[in-house]
Amino acid sequence: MQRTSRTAAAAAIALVFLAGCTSGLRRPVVSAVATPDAQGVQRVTVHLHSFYFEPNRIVVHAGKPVELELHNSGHMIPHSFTIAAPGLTVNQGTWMRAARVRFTPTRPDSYTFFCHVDGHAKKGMTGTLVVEP
Ligand SMILES: [Cu+2]
Repeated sequence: MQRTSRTAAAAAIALVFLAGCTSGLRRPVVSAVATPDAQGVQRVTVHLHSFYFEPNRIVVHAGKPVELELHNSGHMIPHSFTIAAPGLTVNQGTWMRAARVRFTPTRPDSYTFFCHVDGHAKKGMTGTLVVEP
């Protein structure tokens, strides 16, 4: 009897967590084109959901600093914004709050960004950074 109610409670908790998580595998492309501010910094705000980025396509120009303001919208779930490509490495984690990361891409190309936490990238937590000349 007690075992059954414990199982039911565990199932209910699992449902609550699952309800807050959305697969990012079939999400539409949401694009953000950075415009440099007065200091020439290309600022973009990125929301890290479970399990997708919004926007999931970021367009910037090479040779100017990019500053991303990362907001973790996942409840109790850590996320990261990671790029691991030759010539461009970015890795910034967030846990329950916002974080800022700054980098300057030098080579025009398309770079995949992803969340390196657990299997989040496989659940669709990926995006594309387009670096234009
Ligand atoms: Cu994640």
